[in-house]
Amino acid sequence: MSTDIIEVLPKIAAQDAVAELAIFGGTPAFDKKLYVGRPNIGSRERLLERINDLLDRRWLSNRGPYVDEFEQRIAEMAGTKHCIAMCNATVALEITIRAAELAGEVIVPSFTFVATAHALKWQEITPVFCDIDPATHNIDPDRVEAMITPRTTGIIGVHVWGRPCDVEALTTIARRRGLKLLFDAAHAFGCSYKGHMIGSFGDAEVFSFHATKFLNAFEGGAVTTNDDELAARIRLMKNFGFLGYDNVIYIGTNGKMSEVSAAMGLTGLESLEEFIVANRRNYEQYRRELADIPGVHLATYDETEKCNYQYVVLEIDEGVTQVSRDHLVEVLHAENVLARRYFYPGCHQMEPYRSYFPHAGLLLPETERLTGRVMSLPTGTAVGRDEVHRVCQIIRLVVAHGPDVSARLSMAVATREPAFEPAGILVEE
Ligand code: T4K
Repeated sequence: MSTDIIEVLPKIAAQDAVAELAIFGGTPAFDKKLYVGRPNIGSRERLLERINDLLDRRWLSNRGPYVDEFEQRIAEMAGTKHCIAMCNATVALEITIRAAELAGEVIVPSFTFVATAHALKWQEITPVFCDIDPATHNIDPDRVEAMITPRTTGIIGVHVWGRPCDVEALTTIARRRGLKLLFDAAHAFGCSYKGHMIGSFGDAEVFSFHATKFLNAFEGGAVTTNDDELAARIRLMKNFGFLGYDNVIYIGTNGKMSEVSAAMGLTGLESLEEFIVANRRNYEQYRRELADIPGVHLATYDETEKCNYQYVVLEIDEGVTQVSRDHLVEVLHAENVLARRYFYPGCHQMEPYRSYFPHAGLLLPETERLTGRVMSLPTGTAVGRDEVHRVCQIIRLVVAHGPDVSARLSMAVATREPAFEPAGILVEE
């Protein structure tokens, strides 16, 4: 065999492999869709037992025994005096913001799920978007101070991916400037900061127990705090403001967690170790298998802290991979790997914020950069070794042939060939 042929053969093989990607007409790597955010489910038997119990008791909502028990367990784990369980984290944030008497302007990151900003705007408070530290993806305390105006009443930090904010620096700023400090801890149940569990920082913290979260209650949320007065106000406000029968003392809403949600939450708590083991195994496998792919960077966790490893997050450096994050996500979707662009495009690029602050991006260079390169991969108890391996192989193949894949995809768009379904990024079913 001549040297020429030896050199050419692997190229032909590689081109074949690219041509066989599902986006170019090949068979998808997975028969069934592989999701980000597949719920972690604990023991069905224990859940069904609890559901039978609550049906027998005919106590379905309004602070039944399962909600009480769930609150106690969460408070114990967070190391706080109080936990108030809620129907979801968005309503929990709204109520906490109101109970803490935030008003005017509140400083938040734009790199978060839009619920953080909406919880403010829903009550006519202006979210002032602050840039992030690119190393942690969390609000950058060094930039917070510059965003404070006479109308600022608080700061909401978000522990993105369960990686804690710089709590110390934010606490110092909040104290010095007389601001309330809340944390959106939607991702951070089971995580710690400097050896203390998340939940106990700032004036209050808010967890999410949505189906996609590390611990789920179907839908659910909770506020944890050590502030007795704040806890009392939140507890009243989540129950229409009732102080006993017939006596309403605040404007309130319905933020109650149902018994069936608490039953799910309690059942999940019994399997937390199993969830962490699965998440950590997947995270470590992704880390190993993606480590040598140039331009693909995995967000890492601080092994000296407690982590839930719930998110496997990549940053794609297009200058190196020569294939964009969006093209990579399109390829993965075609293979039935429904990677997500969390958090794209950043709250400041979503309505109504985009219209209110059309130039916000000028103050958010790191957020803009990150939203263009970040993506989340499937993990959790529903995802196993073989699946992680195949996802990594697809990424490896795409990056190894970045320019070729990009050119083919760009051509498909330019010539309107139906090589892939662009809407596939957004529409999953
Ligand atoms: N703050 C932060 C920082 C947050 O990330 C969130 C929520 C909140 C506050 C508010 O918390 P909650 O009010 O929700 O308690 C999803 C979740 O709905 C949302 O809870 C989560 N963050 C956000 C990051 O992701 P979407 O609109 O992307 O959800 P969706 O329906 O596309 O589902 C995500 C993935 O999970 C899909 O790939 C499908 C899969 N999935 C989903 C559900 C519900 C399943 O496999 N099974 C399921 O039952 O927002």
